[in-house]
Amino acid sequence: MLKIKSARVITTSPGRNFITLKIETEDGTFGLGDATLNGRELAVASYLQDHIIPCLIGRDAHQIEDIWQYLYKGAYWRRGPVTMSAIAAVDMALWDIKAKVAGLPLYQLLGGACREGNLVYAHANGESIEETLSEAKKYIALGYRAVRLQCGVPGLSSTYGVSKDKARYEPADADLPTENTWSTEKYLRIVPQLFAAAREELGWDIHLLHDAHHRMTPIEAARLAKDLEPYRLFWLEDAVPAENQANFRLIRQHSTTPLAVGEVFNSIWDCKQLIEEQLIDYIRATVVHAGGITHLRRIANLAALYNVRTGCHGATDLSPVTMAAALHFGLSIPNFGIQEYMHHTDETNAVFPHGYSFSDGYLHPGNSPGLGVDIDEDMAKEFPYKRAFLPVNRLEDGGMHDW
Ligand code: GCO
Ligand code: MG
Repeated sequence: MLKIKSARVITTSPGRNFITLKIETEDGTFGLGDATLNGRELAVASYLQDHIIPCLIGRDAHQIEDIWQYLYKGAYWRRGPVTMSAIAAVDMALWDIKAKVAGLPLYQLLGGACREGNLVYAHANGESIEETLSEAKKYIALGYRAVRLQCGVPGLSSTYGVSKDKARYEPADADLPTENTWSTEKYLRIVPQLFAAAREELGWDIHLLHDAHHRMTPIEAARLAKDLEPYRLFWLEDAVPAENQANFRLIRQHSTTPLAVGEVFNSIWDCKQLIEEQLIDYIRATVVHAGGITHLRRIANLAALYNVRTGCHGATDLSPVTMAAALHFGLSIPNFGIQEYMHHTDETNAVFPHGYSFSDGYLHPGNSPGLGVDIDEDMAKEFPYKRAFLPVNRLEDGGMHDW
C-alpha cells in the first residue's frame, strides 16, 4: 500500500495556460499529470480541486485501474472532455509515481520499447504556398521525416493552422474569442495546389500531412481526399466533424487517402464505430483528453485489431507532461503510427524541465524513472493564469461554422 498523502492543482501560464496535477505519496514520491483543456482550463481545475482530490487522499497510489474505474463509474456522469481530462491527470500522475517507485522509465512498465523512437511530424505553415514550402524545407534540414503543411486561403483574411509565429501555432490568443471567416469553396481550390507544389519541390521521401480541422461536409471531404490522392499524403486529418462517425463512410467510398481523426475525442466510445468499420487509418486521441494512459491503451488495443494506428495529438496546448506520457506510450505499443510535435516556448520548457529529446526525425522519452518531467513550482508562480479563448468561425454570410 502506497498511500496518497496530498494532491494539488498548479495553474501556470508560461506563454499559454497549463493545468497540472501533482500527487504526493506518503513515502515522499510525487507524480505529475496534465489536465489542460485549451480555452476551458479552469473547469478542469475545479473538477480536480472540488470533486476529485478529496476522494483521492488515503487511497493506494498503486491501484491505478481501480482508481480509474472509481473516478469514471463513481461520477455517474460519464465521458466528456472536462471529466476525462481530470481523470487523465490522475492517471498520468499515478503511472509517474509507480514508475518512479520501480526505478524505471514508464515505457518499461508498459511492456518495454518496441521501436527505437517515436516518428514525429513538424508543422510548416505560411500565408502562401511558397512560404509554407520554405518553412517545410527548414524542418527537413533539421532532420524531420514528416511535415504537416497548412497555407493561407486566398480571399480569406485568416485560416486554421497559419500563424505569425512560424515555430508554433497558438490559436487561443484572445481574451474573448476572435471571429474568423470561412469559405470551404475557396479552401478546396488551394489545398490540392499546395500539395502538387510540395511534391514537386520537396520530393517523395518526406511524409506530408494536412489538417482540415473539421470544416467540410462528407461529400466535400470526399472530393478533397480524392483530389489529394496523387500526392500520397501520410494522412488527411479531421476531414469532417466526427460526432456522427458514419460521416466517414462516404469519404472512404471515394478515396484511398489515409484518414486521421480524434484529437477532440475523449473515450473509446467516440471512436468505436470508426475503428470497427475501418473508416480511419489513424486515431488521434491522446493521453490528456482521453482518460490517461489507462484508457488510451484500451483505445489503441481496439485499434490494433483493425489495423488502425495511433497519431496522438501533440499541439502546444498539451503540456510537456502529456508529451512525455505520449512518448512512453508510443514507444511501448505495437500499432504506433506517428506523434504530432510542436515546440513549446522556452518559458514552458523552463517551467517543465523534461528528459525527452529529438534526434533524426524521432522523439525519445529518455530513461529517467517515471515520466521524466518535473515542474519548477516557484517559476510556475511567476506566470499567472491568463484567460484565453479559441477562435470561432463564421461563414461569409455570417452563419456559425465549425472552427
Ligand atoms: C492539431 C490541432 C490543434 C488544435 C488545438 C486546439 O492538429 O494540432 O488541430 O492545432 O487546433 O490543439 O486547442
Ligand atoms: Mg488537428
